[in-house]
Amino acid sequence: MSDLKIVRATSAFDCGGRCPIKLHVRDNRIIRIEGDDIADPDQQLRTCLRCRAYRQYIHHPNRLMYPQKRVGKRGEGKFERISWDEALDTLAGELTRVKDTYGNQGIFLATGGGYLAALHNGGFAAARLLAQFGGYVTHYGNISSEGAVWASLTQYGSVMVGHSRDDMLNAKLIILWGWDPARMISGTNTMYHVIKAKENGARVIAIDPRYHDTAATVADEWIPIYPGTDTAVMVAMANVMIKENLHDQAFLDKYTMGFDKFKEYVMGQEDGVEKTPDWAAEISGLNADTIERLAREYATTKPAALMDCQGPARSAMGEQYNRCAATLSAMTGNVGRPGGSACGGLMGIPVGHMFRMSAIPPGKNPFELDGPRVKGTLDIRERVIKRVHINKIFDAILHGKKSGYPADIRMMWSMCNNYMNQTANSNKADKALRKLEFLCVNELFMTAQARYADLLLPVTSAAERSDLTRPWPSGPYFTFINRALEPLGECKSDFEIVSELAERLGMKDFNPHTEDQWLKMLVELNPEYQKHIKDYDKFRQDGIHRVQLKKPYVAFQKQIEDPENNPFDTPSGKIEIYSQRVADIDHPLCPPIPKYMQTPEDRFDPLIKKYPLQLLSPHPKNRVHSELYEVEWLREVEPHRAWINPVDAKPRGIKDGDEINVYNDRGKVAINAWVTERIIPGVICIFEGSWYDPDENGIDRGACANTLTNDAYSGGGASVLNTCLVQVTKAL
Ligand SMILES: Nc1nc2c(c(=O)[nH]1)N[C@H]1C(S)=C(S)[C@@H](COP(=O)(O)OP(=O)(O)OC[C@H]3O[C@@H](n4cnc5c(=O)[nH]c(N)nc54)[C@H](O)[C@@H]3O)O[C@H]1N2
Ligand SMILES: Nc1nc2c(c(=O)[nH]1)N[C@H]1C(S)=C(S)[C@@H](COP(=O)(O)OP(=O)(O)OC[C@H]3O[C@@H](n4cnc5c(=O)[nH]c(N)nc54)[C@H](O)[C@@H]3O)O[C@H]1N2
Ligand SMILES: [Mo]
Repeated sequence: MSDLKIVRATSAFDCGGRCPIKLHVRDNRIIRIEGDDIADPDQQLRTCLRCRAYRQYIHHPNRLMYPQKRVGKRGEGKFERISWDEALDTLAGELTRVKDTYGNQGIFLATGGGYLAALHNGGFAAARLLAQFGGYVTHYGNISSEGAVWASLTQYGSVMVGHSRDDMLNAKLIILWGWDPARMISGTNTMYHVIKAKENGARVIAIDPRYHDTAATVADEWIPIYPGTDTAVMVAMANVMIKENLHDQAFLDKYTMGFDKFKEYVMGQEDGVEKTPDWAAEISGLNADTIERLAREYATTKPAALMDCQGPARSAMGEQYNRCAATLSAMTGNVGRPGGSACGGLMGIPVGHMFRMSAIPPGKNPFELDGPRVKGTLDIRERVIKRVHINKIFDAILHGKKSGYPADIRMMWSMCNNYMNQTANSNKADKALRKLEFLCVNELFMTAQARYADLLLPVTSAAERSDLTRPWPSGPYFTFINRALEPLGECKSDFEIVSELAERLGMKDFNPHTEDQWLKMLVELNPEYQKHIKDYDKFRQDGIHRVQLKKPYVAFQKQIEDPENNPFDTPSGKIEIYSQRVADIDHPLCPPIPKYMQTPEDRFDPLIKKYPLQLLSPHPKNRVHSELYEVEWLREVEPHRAWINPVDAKPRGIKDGDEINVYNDRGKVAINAWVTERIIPGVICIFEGSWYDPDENGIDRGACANTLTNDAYSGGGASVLNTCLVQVTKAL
């Protein structure tokens, strides 16, 4: 037996947290995991269940250990072991063949959030290689938060709309509006501070179709709401505030523009419909008096933190929810104020945040020429890079140029994602993946998407390489992964794979440095690291650098305290409740002021007669999307079940634990029911990320939520994942 070594690291999951962990390693195996060991509880970053199960994930028997090529039919999952030489020759050959036959626009690169670190993120390396190779097609639009990004850029001209979590202790009222940090973490230290704030006397209200874990733990009140109707309630709250003169007119006059136009809409001067609490009650399922009470409480309790997030914004008019929340925040003077919240759904602060890692852009500015509002654009810098919306990848593969997409895609190279499972309409993705001439997938596991590969390249895990990571989203700290293990089996990092491919394609000096040289350079050449980290070796040794803020960070505090010298980064320099830039886009689903609108597959779509339930697909507690799916310890934590209210279960003859079918025109899944009053009647919930697994009748036995969802995007570019109508029956 070799000596025990203890290695300081983090995972690189796209999971809401970023936790320092200590990996105990013997004989190239992780035998134990410890969490953060700092004594001060205010600083401790406590690891959640997913990193606690990290070693079962890293050493899982189903890890891919050598390169393989397809031998059965596409998607059948039959593979044969091959050498790395054969694998890399095949990939180099296919890239060259497609380029020579169709041009570079035949090559699609799918990257993703599967690995959130700087150096070994295959997406960056592959993008660099393919740019040198003459170009490629890829995706645009942040699948997580494009609605929130769009709203924040519109309203504030910035995506850094968060406060450091310790500022929650200054809040007297916290409204969790579609936010469940006990499950989605939202920064490792978030729940700690939510609980502290509660102990400190803050009242906590949760507004959500589900009585979620955070509500169950800390909320004083749960207000159930129908999905997609939040904006109506917010607009009616504005109506109450205006009528009762509870809004902060001085704040609006000084810091915002366009409130009058919003007021005209709210009071009904614009369209003849006054947006009263009764109006919103009809839409949302709330009582009119609840809406009135909520409006009064939010307007008169100071400071108050309205915490909107991204789940409700991943929907057919999602950006309106974040814009309207930000408008309420301005109406109550909570922007830029300790204990308040600017809203906007993104929650990031500019210290250590992963959006600040140049590698992970915060979505494209919608108003730039190559932004997401412009369909199928050419990237101006590279000229050769074409893009399709992330929720339309498979539609683009199927329909190509004749349907207005910028390219006819012939081959796909995929890494750090499982999009056939994670973007909408998995049955369509199945058809698209079968249509491709060639598919290469770099992966750790035989995921739903990997099964379709012609070529499977086994990738090392975050424990098998060193790298730089950052928190998600609230900081303030920087993290370092120290390599704990030698690569398992024949695994290589994406960066190594791409580098070896570059050689085969005749590119020189693609990867001229060692891992440690690269990492040192990345830290020493980056001004943001340099501002905080003076000693690279110490950072590496500690695995973390905590930034000590003198006081809690508050978004836009400068703009509020000294507006003359600190205008907002919008055309007017103010918070834009009315946006001329949006008016100029002239898109019916992108009004220049925030508005509630009806959309396909909302509860007023006549389709609801056929498909009477709204489907929600939030993120799973026991996984990171579809990652960790096979980890048995985590499966035990929470079986994959559909939440359904007794009011909906009973008339369908469904009892708790029964197998049910959930279906619409796009697909059908089989899943067990959890009959529970923790979800509002009329809505069912299936957590995203379970692996698509259709049987011979086309019923998805894996119960992947995206077998049911719609591959559309909203006016602001949000992926429509939470606007979806279904029917449920007891399985025969
Ligand atoms: N219905 C529904 N669907 C959703 C959502 C929803 O709310 N509802 N949420 C959406 C959101 S916010 C997101 S961010 C997406 C996530 O979508 P994806 O990024 O596709 O999701 P993951 O399941 O995290 O897939 C990451 C994959 O990368 C692999 N991987 C990990 N590390 C590496 C590496 O170093 N190299 C390579 N090559 N591969 C690696 C993992 O094994 C895993 O299979 O899902 C979206 N899908
Ligand atoms: N455990 C875990 N944590 C994660 C992830 C994970 O996969 N697993 N993924 C990470 C990633 S990439 C992201 S982007 C974030 C996502 O974080 P979020 O976007 O905040 O997460 P969601 O789970 O989509 O939704 C949050 C809540 O919104 C509610 N909701 C949905 N629709 C509506 C609506 O119309 N109105 C209201 N009021 N509520 C609604 C859901 O019931 C849920 O409780 O989470 C991160 N954290
Ligand atoms: Mo995400």
